[in-house]
Amino acid sequence: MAKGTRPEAGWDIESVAAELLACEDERREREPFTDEWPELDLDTGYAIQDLNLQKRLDRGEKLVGVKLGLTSRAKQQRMGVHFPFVAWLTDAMILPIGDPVPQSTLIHPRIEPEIVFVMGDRLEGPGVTAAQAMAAVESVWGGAEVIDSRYRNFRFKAGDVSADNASSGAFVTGPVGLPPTDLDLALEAVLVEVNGEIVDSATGAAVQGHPGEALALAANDLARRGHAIEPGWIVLTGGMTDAVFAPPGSSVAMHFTNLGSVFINGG
Ligand code: OOG
Ligand code: MG
Repeated sequence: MAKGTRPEAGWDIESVAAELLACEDERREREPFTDEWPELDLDTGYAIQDLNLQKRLDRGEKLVGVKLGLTSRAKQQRMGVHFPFVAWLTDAMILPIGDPVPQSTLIHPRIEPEIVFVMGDRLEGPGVTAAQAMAAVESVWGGAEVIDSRYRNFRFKAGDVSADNASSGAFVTGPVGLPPTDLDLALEAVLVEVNGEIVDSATGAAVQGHPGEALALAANDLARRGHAIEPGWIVLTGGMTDAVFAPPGSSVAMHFTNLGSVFINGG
């Protein structure tokens, strides 16, 4: 066993949860727990995620929705985890439009473009289809997520990253919200611009074929965990492209076809 903080006692759900929140609060990165605890799988990771959601709520944060992770091939390939998963969003993660990357609270932030839903109706799995999921959406937005893994160099396995609330950091919702029937989300494109240069692009089809598929997946996955997607919730459907680094002094923009542009500077 590698030298860890608790080599004799080993890790369990409580101690991993506490260590991850401490890393977040202290801006401290660490090696993935699966190095020492290979049995830490996706569902154990979810139990840790849920424990830390409760701690976030106990300290006054409000649950505002969910995020999907690794819904596109670009993200899955980069991160070496080949299936999507779900994590929690609280109001503490909301980054007002125009604000810089919160460098003082994050470890090694990276930014990725996402299609964002605001829910009109409750959506409860199992068995939710993409069409049913889209019918429950009130509005569609362009957005950007500022991810920040607590693991050194974003090195993790599925259990590590689900435990780490899917590298949640902050997220911005763009300037334009449209009814979902106003646009074809599979064809909605985004250009990723860093310091004035276009470095990547994708369309909504990169996200599970259609972001509505990702929403259905979230509802069905949450049903396994005893939750539904609630009216008013925000749903981040997952990075359409690989994330870009956002160090101090950088400027990042995500330009969507119909959903406007989101600008974030590195602070
Ligand atoms: C995991 C979080 C993934 C997304 O949109 O795919 C995520 C990571 O890349 O560190 O937020
Ligand atoms: Mg994301």
